[in-house]
Amino acid sequence: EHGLTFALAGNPNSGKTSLFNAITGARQHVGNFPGVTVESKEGTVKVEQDTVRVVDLPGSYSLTAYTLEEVVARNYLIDHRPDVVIDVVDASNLERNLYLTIQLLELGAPVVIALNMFDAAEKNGMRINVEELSRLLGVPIVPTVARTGQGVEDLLRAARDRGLDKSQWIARRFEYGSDVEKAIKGIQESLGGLARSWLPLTPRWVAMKCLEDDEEVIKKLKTLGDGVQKVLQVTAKAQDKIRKLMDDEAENVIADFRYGHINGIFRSTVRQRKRPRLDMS
Ligand code: GDP
Ligand code: K
Ligand code: MG
Repeated sequence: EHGLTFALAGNPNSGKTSLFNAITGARQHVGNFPGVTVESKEGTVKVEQDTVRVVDLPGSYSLTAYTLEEVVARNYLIDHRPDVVIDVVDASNLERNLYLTIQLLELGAPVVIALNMFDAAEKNGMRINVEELSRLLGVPIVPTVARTGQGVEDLLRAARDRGLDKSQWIARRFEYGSDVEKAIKGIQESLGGLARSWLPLTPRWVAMKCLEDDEEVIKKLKTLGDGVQKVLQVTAKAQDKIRKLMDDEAENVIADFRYGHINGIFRSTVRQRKRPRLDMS
């Protein structure tokens, strides 16, 4: 008995609730996340000898602070650090769904991907090289069809194994080009000792959130007292510089780089048959 917790994260309509139901069956209860009217669902499942707690997070496209759902999902991950984050990805909308995946990896979450709607992707003529996708993202991937339960046993075993290797949360690093990297580095340096208040989040993550003008992070930063003014000044300057150099807001530039990384991964792992197969029934 290891007391593992899995959290399900994913875009709205990726099949998260279907997967949660397929995993937990009747062993679930519904409540709210503390202090907000966002529904939370929890359940348990037995994976061989382990009873695992499973938490269904609100659906979100991103881990920014734009919507309540995103904030709730992100705060849950940061505050509770579940042993495994099962990232429910809609395979038939792979490129868009990977935007959240990249952010989970940058946060440092131990991710296992449920490549859900695998049936729909195949029907649409998509051929996904799952092994290569797994290698490029550096995470285990299990194709699933939540509606029928296909792949769910394999997914649970993969998640259990990932949870048991007790790897700490380790932030993955994606590159954002020399101008943005310089900006991140500057903000990171200005954080100095303040960065300790954010553990296990990395100074790089906090610096990127400052650069992206993340309301929640800036709000928290302002409670930390000494040295914060300096960070805010360095951030504002860095944002100005990027606006001048790249003719866009830093958060957009960062988003574009993320889409670039994803597009590279997508193009080297997905083949699309020209015409979808027609059902002859
Ligand atoms: P959520 O918004 O992420 O919680 O998604 P839901 O679980 O509500 O699923 C959205 C829709 O997709 C529902 O109509 C499900 O029946 C359907 N669905 C879920 N998983 C699959 C799957 O693997 N394949 C197919 N074809 N449909 C699925
Ligand atoms: K839905
Ligand atoms: Mg749902």
